[in-house]
Amino acid sequence: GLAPSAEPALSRIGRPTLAGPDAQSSKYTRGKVVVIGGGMAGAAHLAALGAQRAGAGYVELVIDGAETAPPYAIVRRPWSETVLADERISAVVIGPGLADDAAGRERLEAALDLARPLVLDAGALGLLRRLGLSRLGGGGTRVLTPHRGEFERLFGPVGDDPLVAVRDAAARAGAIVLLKGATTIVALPDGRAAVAPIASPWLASAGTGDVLAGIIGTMLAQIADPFAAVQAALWLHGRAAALAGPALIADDLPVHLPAALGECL
Ligand code: NPW
Ligand code: AMP
Ligand code: MG
Repeated sequence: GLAPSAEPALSRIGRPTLAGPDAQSSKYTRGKVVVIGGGMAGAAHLAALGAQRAGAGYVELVIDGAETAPPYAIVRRPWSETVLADERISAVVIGPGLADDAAGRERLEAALDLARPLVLDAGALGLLRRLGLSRLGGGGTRVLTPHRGEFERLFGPVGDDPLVAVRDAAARAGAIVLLKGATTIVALPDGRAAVAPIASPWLASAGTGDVLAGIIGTMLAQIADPFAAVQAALWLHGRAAALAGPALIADDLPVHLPAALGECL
């Protein structure tokens, strides 16, 4: 007869169904997402725009030099401990443009102490390597979003079966791990995994990963199931890229996200 497979499910990510705001919504119920960066403010800005255009009601951008110039709809602050004191925070994204230094470490440690969904990208992944994977425990949902280089520094070689490598990494980290690339794979500690649809190769462009981190933050803020949230974010990112077309730059993705989102409502 047919033996049940021991392998946990692997799904291909399809278009999600999402709930938009309603008459009872406020900017806070739509999700307050805090993006924590550092001195390379462009990267954190891209993440904040991704979070906004994925539908968050309130996005706060924490960068060095926060006092300079537009965009106006993003609340900008320099780092201080009080940034994370707001009860209304629904998710935090940390790492885009964050330096691997003492200031970065202080921000990451504070974010890891917060019992809220947390996305770790870019600089936060380098810092995490030094803190140790065990530091991820105890809080809320944690989502790691390395590209191959960041993954290998944190977990070792991907080897010839990326799915095995990502599942193993998620189990070791006790976190959701998303390996970005031409084929992006996401895995949970329990072995469930999903593969993104083939994405536009034009995504191979600086800053597109930063936008993805922001979108994931918003989906985690709005969707209770973190696996569903991450998959929705990957679909939106890929769809926005398809809508943006050839020679896209990262700034184009937030512009096309509303149309991508509109296909999911
Ligand atoms: P190598 O060459 O292999 O030794 P990035 P980044 C490796 C911010 N940004 N497969 C490669 O090392 C980000 O948020 C700012 C294998 C590479 O040198 C970060 O905070 C922007 N290896 C910061 O800049 C827009 C790979 O990893 C090393 C690999 C650094 O990000 C752009 C470092 O990693 C950017 O997002 C792969 N696929 N990819 C802004 N507007 O301000 C990379 N490596 O990711 O190359 O360094 O993108 O500069
Ligand atoms: P990052 O390296 O952090 O800037 O993230 C790059 C983003 O672009 C990720 O979402 C990758 O999955 C995506 N990406 C990079 N290269 C390709 C490619 N060749 N085809 C499709 N997507 C890609
Ligand atoms: Mg990146």
